[in-house]
Amino acid sequence: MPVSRREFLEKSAAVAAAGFVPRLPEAFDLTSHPIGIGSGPLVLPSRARPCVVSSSNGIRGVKVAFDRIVAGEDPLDAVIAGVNIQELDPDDQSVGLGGLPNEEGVVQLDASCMHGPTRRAGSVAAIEDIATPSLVAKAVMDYTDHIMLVGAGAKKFAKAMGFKEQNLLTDKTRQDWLRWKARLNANDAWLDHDDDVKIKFTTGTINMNAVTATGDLASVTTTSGMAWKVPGRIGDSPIIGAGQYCDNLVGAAGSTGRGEANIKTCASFLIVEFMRGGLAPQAACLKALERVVAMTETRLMGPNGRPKFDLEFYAVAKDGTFGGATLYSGGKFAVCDERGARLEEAAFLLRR
Ligand code: SD4
Repeated sequence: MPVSRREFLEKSAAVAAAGFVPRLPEAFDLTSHPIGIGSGPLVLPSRARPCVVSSSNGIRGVKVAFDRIVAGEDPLDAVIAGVNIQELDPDDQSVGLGGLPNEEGVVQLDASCMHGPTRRAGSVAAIEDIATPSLVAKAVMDYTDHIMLVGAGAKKFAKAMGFKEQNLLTDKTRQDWLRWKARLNANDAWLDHDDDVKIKFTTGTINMNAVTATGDLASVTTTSGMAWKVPGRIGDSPIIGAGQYCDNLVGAAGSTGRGEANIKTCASFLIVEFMRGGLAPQAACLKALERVVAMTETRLMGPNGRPKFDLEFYAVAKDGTFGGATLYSGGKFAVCDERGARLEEAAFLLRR
């Protein structure tokens, strides 16, 4: 284990007392550095409109996170508290406890987070038996010199950090998995159920991004990934720059939907770069969706030349402006600002 925060602070104090003042990165005047690829105006407000934006299943969480940032809490702690609600909700079948399992009936979770003010990131992938991977991702960020832990190593780390191991497969998700398995192949030894219960997906992975009144940003994404995936499959959610990304000078963005399409475009990073170049959050999300379509392989294109999957992006800029966009029309996203928590229509690239 690396030094604890206390040990680190004690050491720093001793070094400072000896006459050497460490030049922490925080001491740099970043505003005087050339940044970004864009030529558009980058405004660095000293005050922003506090705002939290998330996928639509975060409608409860955005309020929790917003209340916390307004009370002065750290933006990453706030958004993680927001997504914890879905992670611990057994009825949300796409995240944490109760998330749909892989093809072998094992729940494997992915999550990542970024803390804008300190420019740090953490991530876990294919972690089993821990209901709150977002918090494990933050622990990787806080307590190790690494950014990403996967599989058995991630779980071992979580247990060492005091996270409780639990069975994440609920009775409902176990039965859904059995139904899926039984219908896979008519000639196998599993009999089909005569009930034709549709396996209902809830609203998906949860991504949440926040900006505080002082313009500090944070982002987190957490998921059980694609249902029935090949064991060990890792989606976009734990990939920094794909599932979420945050740059304290510009904004934060994240994604839900088909992870494989997102990974290839590093879309969360791309959205932040588009915002750095001067685009508003919604326009940046739409432009990233155009890139996704341009990068789609033929086998995933329908006969009409339109992708056979959906993908959703959410973004907030440092000044508190926000936006969301989906590949196909009809999507919504959650937001909470001084006007309260609500669902808003997402912009879209293609009419359904
Ligand atoms: C993944 N992006 O693992 C996730 C899945 C998702 O709504 O968002 N589902 O690819």
